[in-house]
Amino acid sequence: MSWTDMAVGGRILVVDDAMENIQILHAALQDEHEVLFAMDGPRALEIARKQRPDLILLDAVMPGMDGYAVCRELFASPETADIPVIFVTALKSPEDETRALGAGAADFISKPVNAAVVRARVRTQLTVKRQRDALRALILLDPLTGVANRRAFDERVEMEWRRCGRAQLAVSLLMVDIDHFKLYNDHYGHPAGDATLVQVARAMRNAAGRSQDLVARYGGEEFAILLPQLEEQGATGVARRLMHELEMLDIPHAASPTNQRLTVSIGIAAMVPGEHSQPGDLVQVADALLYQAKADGRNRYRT
Ligand code: GH3
Ligand code: MG
Ligand code: MG
Ligand code: MG
Repeated sequence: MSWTDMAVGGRILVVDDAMENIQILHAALQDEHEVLFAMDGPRALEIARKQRPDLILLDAVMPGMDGYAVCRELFASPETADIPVIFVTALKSPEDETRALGAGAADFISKPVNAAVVRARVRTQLTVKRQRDALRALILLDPLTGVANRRAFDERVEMEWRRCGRAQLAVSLLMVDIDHFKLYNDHYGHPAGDATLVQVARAMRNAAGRSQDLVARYGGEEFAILLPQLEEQGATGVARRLMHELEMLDIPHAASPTNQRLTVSIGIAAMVPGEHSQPGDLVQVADALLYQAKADGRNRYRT
């Protein structure tokens, strides 16, 4: 697919405290797009996090939390920071426009809106977002499994470390390594090994389902699962769920001395970021515990 003929239709969140304005924008967009709506800031943030719209049309003036505050919150959170925002507002002084763009808005539309103009500007922002998403995927995703690559993991672990440090919340990390995977390749062949890596990655995504969780291919057949704002007990729950998912998948591994089924070993580290610790410490602790799980007989987790 080339960048110029990407489909235009997207999922758009319209935020406005007046139902009449929502109806006007809905009418302008509904033929080409899926339209969601919210009538206040907190609800808009909730929908943005849960439904991941491709674009947000945001009213500046709303009672309680205004559009600028919504914009700041969206950008502060990694789950929503990539969603472009177009301000739609009756305010139209250069100061208002500058303030909106300064808050991170991608564009600015004045009320009363013209339907054709709204459609055109929405289309432009969707195209830009798709181009950026395609680039990000190339840079940050592992092509085989579709999960984050090492580069994305390193970036994210730094960011969550700072974020959880400020809030004095725990960050947990699971290091997951497939048991006897060399024997698996030797027995079933490398292409079968690749297909199994894809299955294991999917099981990990199922096990770590919160939007802030990050599954990454750390290298070869070793994966990392970053769990921000989660204590050791919660992280252990994720490890258990992953082992259960793999049991359900029931992937044969006839050459495995462990139990003739594909299994993993897991090291679990949980730390509250402090002045004298770094993200590297988290990785080191999880790695050491993974090694321990291997030494203790594989197909288990260690904390
Ligand atoms: P252990 O239980 O101690 O982890 O044993 P192991 O055989 O899994 O460990 P080892 O590190 O010796 O071997 C890892 C194997 O993973 C070797 C390599 O061929 C395989 N591997 C790494 N990356 C890939 C990949 O992308 N595709 C396939 N099919 N195999 C891979
Ligand atoms: Mg308003
Ligand atoms: Mg291994
Ligand atoms: Mg390994």
